Amino acid sequence: MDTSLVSSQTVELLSQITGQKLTPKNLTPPVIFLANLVTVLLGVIFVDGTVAESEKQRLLTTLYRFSIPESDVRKLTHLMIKGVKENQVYKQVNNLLALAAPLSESEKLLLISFGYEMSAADSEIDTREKKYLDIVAKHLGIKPQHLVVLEAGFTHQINIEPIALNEVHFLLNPAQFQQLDIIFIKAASDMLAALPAKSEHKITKPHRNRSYGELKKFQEYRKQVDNCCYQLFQIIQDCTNRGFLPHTLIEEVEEISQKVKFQQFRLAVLGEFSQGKSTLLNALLGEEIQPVREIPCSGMVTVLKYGTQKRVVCRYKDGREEEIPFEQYQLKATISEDAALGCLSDELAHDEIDEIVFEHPDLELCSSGVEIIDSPGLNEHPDRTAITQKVLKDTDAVIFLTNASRSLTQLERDLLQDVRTQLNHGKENEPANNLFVVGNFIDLVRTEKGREQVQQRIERFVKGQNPIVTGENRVHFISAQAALDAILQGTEDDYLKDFQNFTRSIEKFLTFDSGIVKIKHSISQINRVVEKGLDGLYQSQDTLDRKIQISEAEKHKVLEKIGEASGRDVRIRILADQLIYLVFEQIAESWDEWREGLGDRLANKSQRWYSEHSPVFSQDKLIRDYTNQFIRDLSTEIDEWGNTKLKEVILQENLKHLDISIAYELDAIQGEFNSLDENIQTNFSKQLKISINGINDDFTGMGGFGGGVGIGGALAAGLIVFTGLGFIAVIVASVAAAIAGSFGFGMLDFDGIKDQIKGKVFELGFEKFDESMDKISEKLDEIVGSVFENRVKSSSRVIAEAIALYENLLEQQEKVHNETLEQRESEKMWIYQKRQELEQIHNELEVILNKCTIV
Ligand SMILES: Nc1nc2c(ncn2[C@@H]2O[C@H](COP(=O)(O)OP(=O)(O)OP(=O)(O)O)[C@@H](O)[C@H]2O)c(=O)[nH]1
Ligand SMILES: [Mg+2]
Repeated sequence: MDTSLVSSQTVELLSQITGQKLTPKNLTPPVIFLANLVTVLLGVIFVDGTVAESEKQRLLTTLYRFSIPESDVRKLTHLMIKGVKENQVYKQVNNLLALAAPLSESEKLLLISFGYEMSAADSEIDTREKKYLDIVAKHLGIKPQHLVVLEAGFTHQINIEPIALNEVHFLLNPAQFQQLDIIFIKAASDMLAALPAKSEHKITKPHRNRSYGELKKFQEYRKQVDNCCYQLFQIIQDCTNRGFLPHTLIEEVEEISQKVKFQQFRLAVLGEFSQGKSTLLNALLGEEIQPVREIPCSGMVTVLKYGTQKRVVCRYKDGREEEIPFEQYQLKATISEDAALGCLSDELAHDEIDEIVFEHPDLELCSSGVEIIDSPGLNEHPDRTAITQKVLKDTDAVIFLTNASRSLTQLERDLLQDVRTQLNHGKENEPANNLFVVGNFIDLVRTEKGREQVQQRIERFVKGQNPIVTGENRVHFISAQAALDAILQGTEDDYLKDFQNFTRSIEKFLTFDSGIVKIKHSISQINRVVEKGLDGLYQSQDTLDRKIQISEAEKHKVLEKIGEASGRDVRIRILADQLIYLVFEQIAESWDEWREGLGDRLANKSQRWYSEHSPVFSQDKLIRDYTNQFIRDLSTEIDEWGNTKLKEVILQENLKHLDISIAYELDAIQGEFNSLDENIQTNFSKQLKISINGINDDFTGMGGFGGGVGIGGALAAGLIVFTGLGFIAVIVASVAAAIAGSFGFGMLDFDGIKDQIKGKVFELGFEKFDESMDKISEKLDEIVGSVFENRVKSSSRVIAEAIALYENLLEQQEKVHNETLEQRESEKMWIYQKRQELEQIHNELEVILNKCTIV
């Protein structure tokens, strides 16, 4: 619909019809369509001059499909029926044309279809009614052959011209009606279902699917790395059993091995509702697994992954898990049709399922190591921030779907920017490398020129000034539906080619970009263990050679050092606890200060709240818009406080304190190792250094604890990112319902009603926000706790390793003391053998690394 074609005549006419003083802003696409519909349907009824009771009933039945009782739309319908009848608008060509001017070709055809449907409802289409519809259709510029299809469809004739039928199917495709209310989209879908099916392509080839060869190859490499891990585990285990290496090494390999074993690619699909996310997933999987329909469908995050058998697990928000029968999957993953047509956000907000995990043994993409995440449409979702955060957590790549046949909405632009920031771990204004923007529904853009324009429009935003994405082949234009059809039917066409082009880009990214980083990381972690193992074995050999010998006095000293090291760990923990306490005191103070000015800041922002919905025709939607903007403003405020006060001041300063103390304690241990190494020729300090470096790697790019550098850099590297506390939205979601219930304005239109609604949203929103303080504190506890805990854990691990090295030294001394020369010689041989095996693993890893980095 092109609302720029709404003329002053239309505004005046609709004001007259409804008896309300309207402005062009009030004439939203659903309002305009409804006015046309009422007019045409009344035209059909009145064309023969009389109105039978059955006709009245039919009219109301048809029109009531588009509203729920007591709603604003229902009231509006009544006003329109009354006004159109009194003014006999259906008879006035000029007025009809003014009303229909903004309608698209599809909308005009849908309009006339409703006329035919009503006319054919009893049985035959009355000739006068048909004539009336013909005339209207002609004025609207509807092609006669399309009318023939409609008539034939509603009178159940069989012989229909296939080209015209396909055109009608194209025009009535529900995706063409996304500007209208969901209720009309559903009506278009029902309308299509009532018409004969379009003629299908002939099947030329048997069912065939993409094989994801690159991903499979990559899985092979991962398995090889896993295999190396397993061998390493065995060697280390043998060595610790014989007391040649400290036990902490086994735990380290086990941890790495778990990570490698379960290493998967995560691919997430995001977008507003009905953009074809689930359809795209089905096309990627080559099977109709995800529920799909014209109106909002997916109700929650679903994760599709490989499993040895088909099973579905529901994960609840309270942490429970439950396996559900496979047949229930689609039902559970879907919101009810009522919820989709009515109040979308409420059902979503109250649902207690957190996510559904679907495991399947034969989905090619999943068995190639990819987990795919489908998400619910994000439009009005009160939990939007939380969902995006959840979906984006640990994802390797994100596919953002939009509708190529219309421009990016403001919400989509905001979403894309938000996704970009989150993918870049909070860094703003940097393009994301792992974001793919996909214009779907390209099949609805018929002309070459149209397609060019669409591409330019999307690319200008995505790659233009302040670009959203970076990297090759990050923007694609596809038809998920046409590609899925082709895959299922084994046919080949350009849509399939475009789709395969797209999947190849994704595959290439996952394997060559993301995958190589993953493999390199795993390999360097394994190599670290190999290196420590080799150092340890060299040292054991020296012990067997009696090159390392310690006196009783030195033994006592070592025992003392062990005690001291434990003491250091305890000191770090105590300090961390004290700091956490302090942090909370500072948080409370800072929060109160922030909260004090919050009302004024939000009140200021609320002046910019905007809704295209009319307080008269769609008050419920207006309230929802305002509530969403309240939530958004509040979330932004919280983010800002989180980033500037909590993160950059409170946490930063207190963590620095902790870091200095950790660095001091680890330095001290390192110093003791140094002097031990000098005294008795061990290489402890080197082994400890490897561990410290390892932790530093995990905290990407930070200075390092040891050597007194401190680890402050870790924070800057995005250890914590504030992009909403996530849960605020859910808490405030109930506001919309509460507010809607508290208004009784009905259809009254007086100045200032919008401000009144704003005021109420504001007041109730704050009330709910203050009520949810406990939850906020809980969340803050969690954030602060985990940041400190991470630090303490890392330092504890290094200290535990240091202690294990000391203990191992003592044990070995004890053992060697009691052994014969022969025993020692044979043990040296054994150690030599193990060293060879470790070297072998190192070489194998090198080979794998080379193989997977060669494109
Ligand atoms: N013509 C056309 N229709 C499509 C295309 N992709 C999806 N559809 C249709 O669009 C409707 C919505 O598709 P879904 O896959 O359910 O969309 P979604 O984004 O998962 O929707 P939600 O789960 O509600 O957020 C369905 O009727 C699909 O058949 C396409 O490329 N072309
Ligand atoms: Mg979906």
